[in-house]
Amino acid sequence: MMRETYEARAAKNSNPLVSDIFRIIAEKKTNLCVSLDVTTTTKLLKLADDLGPYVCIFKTHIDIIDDFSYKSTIEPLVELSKKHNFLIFEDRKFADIGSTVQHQYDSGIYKIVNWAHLVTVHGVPGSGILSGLNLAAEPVVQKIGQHRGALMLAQLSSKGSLAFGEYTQGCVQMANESNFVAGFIAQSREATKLKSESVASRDWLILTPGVAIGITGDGLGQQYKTPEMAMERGSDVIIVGRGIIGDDKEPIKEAIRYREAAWNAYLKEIK
Ligand code: UP6
Repeated sequence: MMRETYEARAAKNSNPLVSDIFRIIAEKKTNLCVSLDVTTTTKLLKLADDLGPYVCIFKTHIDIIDDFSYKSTIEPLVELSKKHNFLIFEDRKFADIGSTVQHQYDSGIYKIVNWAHLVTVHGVPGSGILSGLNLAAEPVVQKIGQHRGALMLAQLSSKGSLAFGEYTQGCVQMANESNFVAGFIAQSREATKLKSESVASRDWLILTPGVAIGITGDGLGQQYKTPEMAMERGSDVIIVGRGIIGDDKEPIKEAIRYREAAWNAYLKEIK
């Protein structure tokens, strides 16, 4: 598959958050997102500092941190994002009605909207979920001058997932009707093209989880493909967790290896 450079896409994209991401990818020459699935603040911050130079985005599951506090977990993470120029993506997988997700996004102990540039969203509840999140984001965008956006879960990497076919198409339709959507979590770009396309499709940002080298699954339904396979299917950014930060891994060495694999796969495909 031939593709345009990240620079060219940054210049043309009408969504400022997507442009920022493409620009960071091009500048740092990395289309790697590391999933920081750890349970302590110390581990989270050490990995963010050590791997910061090699990633464009860090993904978090902030609700698995045992010793979470806004001051000691989030504030240093935000400082590291400035130091290493990466964006933060909280993989919250919102899935409720608009009014509820609005509060889940801006309230509670996490106050996700204050610090996460990207969040994941299920299409199950219908388009109100995007309106609710957008309502929470507007005042923050105005106040701190940073962009916020959603990645819709168009497809999942796990075995037996119900997100395929018409469901995936429904997500893309919902995304088309909302300025809050930056792109998709998907296994292939092809799946995010509308079959009955009446309006020109946007240049969506595609992030692909379920990526690892030398292993096909985790015994709990996860299904892995290699960085090359993800890129060949039109992904923009690979998401890697245990392949890089797993117990038996040397995270810096692995981050360099995955970054190189995904970047070389991109270089092979550019026009
Ligand atoms: N994730 C998937 N598949 C999806 C969506 N999200 O694995 O379809 C997330 C998981 C986890 C990460 O929630 O945080 O990506 C994958 O981690 P791993 O590389 O260690 O399997």
